Amino acid sequence: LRASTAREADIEALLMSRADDAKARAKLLIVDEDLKVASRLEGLLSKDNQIDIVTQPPAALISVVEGGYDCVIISTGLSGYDPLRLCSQMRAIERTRLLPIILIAEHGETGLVARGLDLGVNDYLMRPLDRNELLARVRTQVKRKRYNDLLRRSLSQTIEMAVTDGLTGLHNRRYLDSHMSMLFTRSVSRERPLSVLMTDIDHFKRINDTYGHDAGDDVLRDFAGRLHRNIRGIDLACRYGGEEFIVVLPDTDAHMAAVVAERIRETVASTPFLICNGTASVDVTISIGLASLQLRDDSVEKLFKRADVALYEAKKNGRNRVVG
Ligand code: GH3
Ligand code: MG
Ligand code: MG
Ligand code: MG
Repeated sequence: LRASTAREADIEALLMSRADDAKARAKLLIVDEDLKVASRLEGLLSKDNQIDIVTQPPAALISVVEGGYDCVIISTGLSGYDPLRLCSQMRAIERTRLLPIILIAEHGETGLVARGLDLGVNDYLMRPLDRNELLARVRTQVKRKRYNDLLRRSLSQTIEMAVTDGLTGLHNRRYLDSHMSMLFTRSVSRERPLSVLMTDIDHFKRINDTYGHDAGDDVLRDFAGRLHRNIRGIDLACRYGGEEFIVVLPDTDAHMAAVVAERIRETVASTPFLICNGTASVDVTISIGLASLQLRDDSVEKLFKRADVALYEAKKNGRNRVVG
């Protein structure tokens, strides 16, 4: 636990410094009905930032969503339009949910500011504006946004790596194990079919022994690609172990699954695999054990067990075939 906390601190420090030396000018949007007032604000900010102005508050939402801004600065003095409406709209839309908002209020508008903060406004200033304070508050929000963006990107990369097989790019066993019970339960409760293909490369050891381990890796990568190209987006392909792959086919009965399995088998058997940087090629075949959800199945394990038995049959009966 201590090691992982230390690692998090490292990542945080790295992100902080990267967010900090993001020297790129910040892109700001000023929302103010009065072009003269907006231009004066622009004058205060334009040295460090790239600035757009919108004077039609209803149109601002579109600019905000499309514009790729680092911070939005909204004036409260909008006649006939509640500036906080734009704030709550921005908070309701996924793409602008975390975009910093700074409210520029008139002197004494404390009630409005308080409501704004409730709605998710990040910071505010009251007129008359102090240039240094304005710049500092904008800079703080931009820095915070960049830091959050980096953190989120690095987090999703970490998660992605944890559920991806490094060699083939397919999902790994951990991902399958964590998703399979959900897919299983959903199919059972909706009374929808579900099929699994347990796939194993035939005599894979010979490929390694004859051409070397790197050639074996080439075959695994190529096979993963062929597998991926022959299934739908909602199907789940995963490298389960060394040269064993599992494909989960939601909403697919045994008949359809057999068609898919046969197509995959054929795709492998019909075209030799290039190895050693394309200087050689090798014939590869696979065996597939197929199992489909049955009424009496009460666990994922039973379903997998049947696929495993079918795969064993396919091997025993001569390989390069689908059984199930
Ligand atoms: P069968 O037709 O019965 O499946 O025979 P096989 O040779 O494919 O089966 P076996 O399970 O005996 O051999 C699998 C081999 O896969 C053994 C192992 O060294 C190799 N292997 C496992 N993971 C990797 C990998 O990541 N890269 C390479 N190149 N080989 C691997
Ligand atoms: Mg084996
Ligand atoms: Mg094998
Ligand atoms: Mg095997």
